[in-house]
Amino acid sequence: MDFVKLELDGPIAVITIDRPKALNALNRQVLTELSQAIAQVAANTALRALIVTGGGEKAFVAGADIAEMANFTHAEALTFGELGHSVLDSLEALTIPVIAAVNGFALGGGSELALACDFIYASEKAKFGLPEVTLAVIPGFGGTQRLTRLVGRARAKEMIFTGDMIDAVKAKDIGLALEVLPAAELMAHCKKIATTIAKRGPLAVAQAKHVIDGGAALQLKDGNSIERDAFARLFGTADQKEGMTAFLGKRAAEFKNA
Ligand code: DAK
Repeated sequence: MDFVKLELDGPIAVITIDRPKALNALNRQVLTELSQAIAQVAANTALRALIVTGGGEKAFVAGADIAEMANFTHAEALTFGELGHSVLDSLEALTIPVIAAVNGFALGGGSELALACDFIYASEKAKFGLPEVTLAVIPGFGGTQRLTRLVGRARAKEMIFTGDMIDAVKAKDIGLALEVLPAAELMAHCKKIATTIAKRGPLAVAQAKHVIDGGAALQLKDGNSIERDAFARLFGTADQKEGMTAFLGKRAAEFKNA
């Protein structure tokens, strides 16, 4: 892979979009490589969390590749949109938690990539924006939907209608980023959170993610119903017995993902 790096650090995987000369812009090759990296993560049952970040000093991802899109026909725009959606859907569908480490510009497709992660930590240098209207298009990789669900309609409309960037502090203020870290501490913070998650019961974490995401589109009673089923199912796992036995025996649990 030329532009996407996948590194493993014990149970934690790190995907880096690494095309710094174009501020990590997403062209078809980058999206295809990202899709391959996500498939490798999905197939590796030893992994417990994934961190997504950008290569170089300036950008997380500065958007879809404007040079590649400039002369798209309607049909090519549709195909490109389908590619972007399918890659971000596959990222969102990973059973392990996915953390976005936003280390610089996260614009257009870059914000959309971060939004497909479970949550976002931002460096002080991060800038978020959906500037598509400045190019006379709209977000095409799920930004109108995922941003709206996360920060609410009015905030999403303000960002998408103006196309203006917001800094990391404002992103935290509106609930887009969870925390703002000094640039040098961003990855360490993300790894610390990923390491904490990696110690927990992996089937339980996966079920929690499944139920939170699955319930978001449901009525409260239906969401509670899938939670109840998932809760009960976990009592059929060896890890649940281990977790509760270890607690009662005053020792650390050793989970087996089973
Ligand atoms: N695409 C291609 N190249 C990009 C790029 C991008 N999004 N962003 C930056 N670059 C390139 C620049 O062209 C420049 O290349 P060279 O001139 O050196 O060859 C290099 O990266 C460094 O950028 P700058 O020289 O501009 O660096 P500055 O520090 O001066 O400025 C910046 C940084 C982030 C403010 C600026 O680069 C910028 O405004 N970039 C564009 C940001 C942007 O508008 N992003 C949103 C892209 S639109 C759809 C599907 C998807 C989408 C829409 C529709 N359909 C299916 C219909 C999604 C759209 C987007 O994401």
